[in-house]
Amino acid sequence: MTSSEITKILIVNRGEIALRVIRTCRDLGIRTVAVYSDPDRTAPHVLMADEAYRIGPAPSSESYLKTDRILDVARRSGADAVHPGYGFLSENAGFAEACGKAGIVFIGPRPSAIRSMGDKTAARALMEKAGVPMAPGTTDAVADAAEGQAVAEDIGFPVLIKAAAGGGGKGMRIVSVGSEFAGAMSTAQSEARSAFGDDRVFIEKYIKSPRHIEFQVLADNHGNTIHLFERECSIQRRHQKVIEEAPSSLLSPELRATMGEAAVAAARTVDYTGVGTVEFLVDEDMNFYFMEMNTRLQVEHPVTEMITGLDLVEQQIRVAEGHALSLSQNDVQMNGHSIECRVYAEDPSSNFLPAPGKLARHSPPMGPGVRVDAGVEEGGEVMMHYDPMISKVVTWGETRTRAIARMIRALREYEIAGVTTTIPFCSFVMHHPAFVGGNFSTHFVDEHFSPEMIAPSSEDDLVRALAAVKSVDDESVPEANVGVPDSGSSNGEWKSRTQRR
Ligand code: MV4
Repeated sequence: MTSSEITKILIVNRGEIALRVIRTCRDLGIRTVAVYSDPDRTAPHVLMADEAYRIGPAPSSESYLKTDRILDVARRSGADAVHPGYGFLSENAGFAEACGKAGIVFIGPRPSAIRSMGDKTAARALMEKAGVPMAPGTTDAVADAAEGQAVAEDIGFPVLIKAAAGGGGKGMRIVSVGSEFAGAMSTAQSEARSAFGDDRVFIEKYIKSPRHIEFQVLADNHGNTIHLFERECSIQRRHQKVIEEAPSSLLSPELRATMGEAAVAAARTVDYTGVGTVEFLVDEDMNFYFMEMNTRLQVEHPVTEMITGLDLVEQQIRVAEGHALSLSQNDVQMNGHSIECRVYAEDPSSNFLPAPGKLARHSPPMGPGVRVDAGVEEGGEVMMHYDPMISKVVTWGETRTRAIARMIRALREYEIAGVTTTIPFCSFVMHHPAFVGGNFSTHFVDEHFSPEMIAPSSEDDLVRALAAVKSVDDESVPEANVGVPDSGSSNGEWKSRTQRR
């Protein structure tokens, strides 16, 4: 592949990731094009890009997922490449293919790599051939309940029934005894059918209290594939990651090297190019198993940037231009420790109920070792149409302890009014002995968290929030509402609650 310079990138996304991509484009002198839905007309990504085009009404199915309109904007604006961000069209092989046909560079892997990894049974078959460790199970979809149950008896219970078209936990069922197999399989199949239009399921041995550890890989079009170490992503709820860090405190240098090689082998098997993530589960005996590969830039990529000093979006663009990687595996060094807390407009005291609304105040933390990637500004709105993530607070420290201390400081400094946020929950995790001691699994939230554990807001917070809200002035706010724990309702009325921590 010959290299050809990219001069203008269409960013097919919104919120913090659109801003993230625009910033690197600016660093590199690349012009940027934004697309927006009606309610995003004045959103930060629209204001920051060099030009912006309307693509439709609020629902993503009629805007950020409309491939024909997006390709039309690419042509009209003269963009030579599209960056899909994460979510939306980022893992849509058909879209990647359509870009290629239109002569526009898709900043991501080849459609064939997206397809192979998108089908979890195809991925398992490929990984088996490549010798990447996997949980015992099937590499084909199971034909019927009788066959499935026989396989399950053979593997030994408990087993997990997973959707071939799945990922991220949808259509998954744990089965502990043979008598429950047929029922669980039929539930998993109908869930998979309605979620993905594909009811194929396969079986894996259920790994009991695993850690979720994923490796960042980076590959060019010249046969070079390296890894940029791992991210620990075990702190999640309902398959939604909340806190990530790099490196993982669980891995020895030896295991890190072994898993890194497995991740590189996984990527090579599908001729991967660009940045990608190979997810593993690590069990209590430190065995690791391939779970899936995400063929996109991930939300949590900043922790990798913080410990490697690399800009992953820049790396994506360089690879898309056809350049060979500028570093080899030995050039990649790990420095210090980084933690990311995702701040959502959700109420941790009401089962993380989404709490969309207007940000009456948004004053993110700053200072040494703190990076905040936010998608909304003060006065802006978190809309129910889209992901309720407000921002990502990322800290760096020479050690894990220092990174945690900085996160605690940053979370205290963060002022948000107008919507309820997960900041108090993040703060709870940062102080928890199991988290601090590195003794946790993917079950951390279920095992250690309940809503009462979040302290009510202090007088100080109340006064500060009230002052902030008053200065915003547009709507009068009943004093009694400020700082009062959310009763659960999230839609409709204007909210003005300060965070509790
Ligand atoms: C597993 C597992 C245990 N054993 N596979 C969840 C989402 C999807 N990526 C796969 N997932 C899991 N697969 C086997 N063989 C446990 C999970 C799982 C999980 C994995 C990572 C992070 C959080 C999780 C929460 C519940 C279940």
